[in-house]
Amino acid sequence: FLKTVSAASLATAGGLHFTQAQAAPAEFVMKYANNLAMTHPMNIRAAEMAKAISEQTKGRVEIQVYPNNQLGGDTDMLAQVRSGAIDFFTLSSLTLGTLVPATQISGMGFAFKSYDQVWAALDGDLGAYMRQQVVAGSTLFAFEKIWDNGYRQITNNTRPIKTPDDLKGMKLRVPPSPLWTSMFKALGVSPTSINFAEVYSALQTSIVQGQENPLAIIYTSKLYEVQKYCSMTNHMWDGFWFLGNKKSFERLPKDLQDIVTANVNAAGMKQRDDVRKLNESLIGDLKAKGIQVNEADHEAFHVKLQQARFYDEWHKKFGDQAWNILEKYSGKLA
Ligand code: X2X
Repeated sequence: FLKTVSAASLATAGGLHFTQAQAAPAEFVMKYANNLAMTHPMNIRAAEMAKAISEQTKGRVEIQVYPNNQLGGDTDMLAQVRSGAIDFFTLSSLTLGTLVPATQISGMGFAFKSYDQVWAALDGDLGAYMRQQVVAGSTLFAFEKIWDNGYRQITNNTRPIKTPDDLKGMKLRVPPSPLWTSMFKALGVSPTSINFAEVYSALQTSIVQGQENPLAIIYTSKLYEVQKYCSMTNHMWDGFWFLGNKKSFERLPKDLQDIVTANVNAAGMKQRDDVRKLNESLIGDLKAKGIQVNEADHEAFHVKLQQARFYDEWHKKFGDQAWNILEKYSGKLA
């Protein structure tokens, strides 16, 4: 029995009693699935968003939120949203790269120096380019405002990571994505691709020694329980495209589509704010949970990627057009 956080399912969660006071079933019931904990801002804002959509459509559209990999890991959920078995799904632009390779470009190592650069790029030409690639290359579309995941940090249970040398021989998990694997190979490790759904147990059973994620995820998914060190590498920024299945969205009349679109984008803007603040404030909380936090030499990592010709390789793969759009925001990377 799957628990969702939609208002309607809460109303029926206590049993099968239907009373006159209960609202009629919605005309359009839509499923939104994701890989994060209920307590992550993504799910808090999604629950609010579902409520607002129900109210503004006068109960005609019900969005059911399935958090925490309840419907499967990312690879599985991606297959489900492609087929229309689920209607909406938030996925890292790098993992989306397993389907539409061009969307990996925003996860380029050390590309964005600040959130000002991130949002200028993603709300500007780079985001538009990526969304266009999604529409052209799949059964999916992406809503305009990408949701935040954040700058990623490395955790492990062996030693603090200060320079790329400290990574030597370490077994690290990365999400499924050619760019992620390539980047950590360039940094000197042989990474293992594992869906987020299996990361906690992979760390617990020492299938891998470490992983990398923003602090908000390390905290809300309790990875501190199975990790000793957290190294502030800021090695890439990551965001979640709010994806929809084109056909299933087109079943909605235009006025309802507009209400859903406005609310998804508005929730995304609030989620961005929450996530940035959380990622900035969590170091103390993680230390209190017993994890040792250290700073890392960002420049040493960037130089290591340059020396491994990582940027040259991906410039070639993405092509001049996409690369020039990226560097318009990030400055020269190689
Ligand atoms: O899989 C991860 O590490 C996560 C949760 O950050 C993503 O969705 C990319």
